[in-house]
Amino acid sequence: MGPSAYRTAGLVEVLAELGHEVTDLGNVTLPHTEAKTHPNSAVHHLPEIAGWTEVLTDVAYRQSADGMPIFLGGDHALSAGTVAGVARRAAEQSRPLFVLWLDAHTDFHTLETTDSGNLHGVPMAYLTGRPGFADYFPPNAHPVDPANVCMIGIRSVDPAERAALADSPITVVDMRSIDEHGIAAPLRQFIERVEAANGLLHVSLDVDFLEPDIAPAVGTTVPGGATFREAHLVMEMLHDSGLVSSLDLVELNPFLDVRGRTARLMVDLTASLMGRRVLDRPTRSY
Ligand code: 6HN
Ligand code: MN
Ligand code: MN
Ligand code: MN
Repeated sequence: MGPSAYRTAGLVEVLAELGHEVTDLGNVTLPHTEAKTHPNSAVHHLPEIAGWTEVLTDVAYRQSADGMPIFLGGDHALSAGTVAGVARRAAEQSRPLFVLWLDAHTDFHTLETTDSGNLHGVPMAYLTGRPGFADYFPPNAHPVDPANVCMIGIRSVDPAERAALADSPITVVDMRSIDEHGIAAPLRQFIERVEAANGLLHVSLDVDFLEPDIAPAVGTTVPGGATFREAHLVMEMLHDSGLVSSLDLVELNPFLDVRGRTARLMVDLTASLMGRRVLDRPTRSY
């Protein structure tokens, strides 16, 4: 229901008003699944998620040929496919892919370590080539260099994820760090790295990045998230960078929404990323 809620909230119209040519390619369907089970009996919906990953990798690869694809979810498992697809595109262009993960969670479980068995908790592990996916997910032909991943908004990390992150070069900007240093400084640093490397930049925006008071429509709310202005600032800075090449909008559950306010906020954040601004002149930076 997520994509429908974004359409109802006017995503296409808002982007068109900003002067973009927008094509709604409709919903992706899942043609086939192969029966699969994992020794970790908590893991569920494995055939479906493996199937979606395969289909979405292909869709994302094709739709990143020109223009900027925006992938509407659906939960964060979707990114296992969309990021793999843009990674294939980046490899073909001999450019490094950078990923900005805006989330309360790191989604860094393997199929072995997940306790919930909810596969929206594993895409980052799959994408960065952590072990144990080969027999269950499509082969990951173009793993993302974990040094090129930046996670911002983090405030819920399971013990196994925490241990794996200790040995990983992923940049993790948790809420504590944002409280101390602000959200602009780490983002600016990451953007500068993408620019210096002539990289492609994929942004994955999980609804639970946001403070639940302003974005209740997600099943995994965690208090203490990004404020309205922090989130818009991230999007505005990303727009000014001119570097974003693809975007996921994930984890929206319209059944949990309050009069569509979360869907509308996600649309407005996308508008900020796509050029909506307060004034038609550069913001002065000090
Ligand atoms: N997300 N770490 C928890 C789990 O069940 O593995 C939460 C995952 C949340 C997933 O943010 O898309
Ligand atoms: Mn989910
Ligand atoms: Mn997530
Ligand atoms: Mn999350």
